[in-house]
Amino acid sequence: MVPKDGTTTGNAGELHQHPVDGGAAMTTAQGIPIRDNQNTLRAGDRGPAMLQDFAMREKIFHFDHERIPERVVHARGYGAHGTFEVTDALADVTMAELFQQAGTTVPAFVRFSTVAGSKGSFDLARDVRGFAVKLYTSQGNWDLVGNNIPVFFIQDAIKFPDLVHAVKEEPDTGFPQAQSAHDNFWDFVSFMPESTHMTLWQMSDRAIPRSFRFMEGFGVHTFRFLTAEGKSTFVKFHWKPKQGLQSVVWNEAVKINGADPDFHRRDLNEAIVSGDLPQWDLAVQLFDDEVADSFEFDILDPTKIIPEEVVPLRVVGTLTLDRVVDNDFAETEQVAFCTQNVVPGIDFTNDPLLQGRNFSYLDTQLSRLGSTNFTKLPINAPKCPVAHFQRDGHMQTDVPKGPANYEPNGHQGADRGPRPQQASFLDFAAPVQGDTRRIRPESFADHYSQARQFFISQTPVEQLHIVDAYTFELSKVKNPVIRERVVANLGNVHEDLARLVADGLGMPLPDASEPFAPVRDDLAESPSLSILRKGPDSFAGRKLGLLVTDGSDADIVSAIQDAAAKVGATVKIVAPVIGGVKLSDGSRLAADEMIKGAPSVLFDAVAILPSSDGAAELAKDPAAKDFVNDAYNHYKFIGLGAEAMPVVEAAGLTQDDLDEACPSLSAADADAFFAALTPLRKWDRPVAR
Ligand code: HDD
Repeated sequence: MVPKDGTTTGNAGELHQHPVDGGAAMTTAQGIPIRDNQNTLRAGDRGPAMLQDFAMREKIFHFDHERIPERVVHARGYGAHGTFEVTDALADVTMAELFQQAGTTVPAFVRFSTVAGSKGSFDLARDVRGFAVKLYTSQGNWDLVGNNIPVFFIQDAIKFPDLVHAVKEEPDTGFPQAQSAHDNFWDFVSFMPESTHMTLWQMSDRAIPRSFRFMEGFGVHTFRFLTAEGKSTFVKFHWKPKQGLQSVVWNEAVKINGADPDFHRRDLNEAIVSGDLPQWDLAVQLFDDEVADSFEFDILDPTKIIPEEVVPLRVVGTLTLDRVVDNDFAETEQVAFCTQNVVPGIDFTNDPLLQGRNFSYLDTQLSRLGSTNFTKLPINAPKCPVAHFQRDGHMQTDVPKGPANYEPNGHQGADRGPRPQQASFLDFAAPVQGDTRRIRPESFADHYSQARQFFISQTPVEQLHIVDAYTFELSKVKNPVIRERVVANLGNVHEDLARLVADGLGMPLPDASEPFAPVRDDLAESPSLSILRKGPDSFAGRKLGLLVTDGSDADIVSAIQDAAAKVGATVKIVAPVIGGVKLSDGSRLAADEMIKGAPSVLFDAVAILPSSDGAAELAKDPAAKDFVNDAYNHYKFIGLGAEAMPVVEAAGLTQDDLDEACPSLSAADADAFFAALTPLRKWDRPVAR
């Protein structure tokens, strides 16, 4: 209501606002201070909204356009900032400034992801994990856009759209979300024997990691290092987690996705915020043409590895993730990784997958970020000087000065602008010959030998998990012909694998398919391919779920908390109610979770420490019974307090089931208990698969 003299008397709506004091003055995007963010300008108290309310229109206009297209693959991801430090200079093989001196540090940004699921999908899908690293070097951004699996499904980028169409939701039904367990994926794979090696990795526990912190990363392709003189050395990049490797079991993954769909992102966030900073060593495999020619496979073929036992890893640096993002959209969603981003001293090889990627990543940014000026976004901007004559375009934020926007030019002084310099990016002078042809070279024809090598390099437990994963995935395939084609391909990998999967599916074992090249059965086992052989050397960085009730023994609880702090583990208190419990000494213990919201799948090990009254109550609670049962069936260590037996029995377990992996707990045992948790699982527990 505006009186005749033009002064405002306030809005009627203000009467219905809760006053909230403090904070900066709120404005529109044009900087105009506003006095009401709750009520649209109306004509009359109950009248229509007025078009002239620019603040309302601007607010809704902006909201309507908040979303950008999610990534066509790797849509679900989580990022963090970090620092990369060179620990061993590589000046002998590369001119990259970054690698000239041990001790050099550069800022880093890392985004981990799943591949198939949409942005809002769950974290523990069985899937490949993206491991994309941006290093902001003094010579520009180097993006190493890798995965947690060192090989890829296809040998040529031209097949990528087909692969991705096949694995994503089926186009007619729009499901399944975030999983490869459906007809289209296995149909495609069954016709692409080159995918077999990667599906072995994908069906292994590598595809259900416990945490981003406990995964390896791989650059996959063979790259080149180059000296200033143009001398080339082949290089493969590996990220090795200092935390050790760890995965979950499939039944656990399925339940985690329901209990905490954000399991992986929460884990990374909590670790960094609590100061338990995850670290990876960067290791390189370096080799020359002669070594490359000695391999039975082609180093340009991204479906092959070079076993670490054949070309050893040289650790050259350490990546530490030390800062969570301030804003998920501005940083993690807008970060634009491009495989083409390499710095002087690093160059590509003719790997046909890499060559195609070098087109795709730049191209996709235009679709996602909407402008060729995406490099100006803070997360993408290099942290070194940038000087070129690229001009204008949508959302240009630079204001270039002077007359020159072309080169060469005859302008003088500051007006002249930048010039290319000799000591800059060097392209490898590759001798090229041959006819232009669409062919797949003979050197790319062996699709099974390394798949077999991967399988025989696993521990028996891991082999069974691979069998179970193929069996599960193919059980979701409706067309039996597809199952048969896949199992026929597996026949070339390993007789046991094909037979066990066929048995699991209840189908006759088909003859092995005709391989394009003879399958080698003489490749040596490569122990470094197993996860279980690379487990942690303590319970550090892991989480214990401590189930307590009113009356739980205060001494044991504090002994466990102290022992956990000593090894660098976290204890989460799980109680019947979130309000916490009153311990035996009368003190209050705050709860992190209530039992109905914290199934044991969220923890690496559990301890059950009820009072005797508390145990009687828990024994009636389905959530408590599941807590014990799942921990047991997932091979986890279960610490038992003196009064815990009724809960364990209610879960259907007997004293006989409680092996040494379920030690009884007293305050004096706490340190020994954590030492006993180091292997993480009790794999020889007699649990039916
Ligand atoms: Fe890719 C994203 C990893 C093959 C095309 N890819 C993307 C991401 C990772 C990888 C980690 C997510 C980056 C982020 O967090 O933003 N991709 C790989 C690896 C491959 C691979 C390790 C094989 C060795 N990719 C590949 C091929 C093509 C693409 C062959 C196309 C020909 N990838 C893309 C893409 C994405 C992408 C469409 C989606 C979003 C983006 O790039 O920025 O361009």
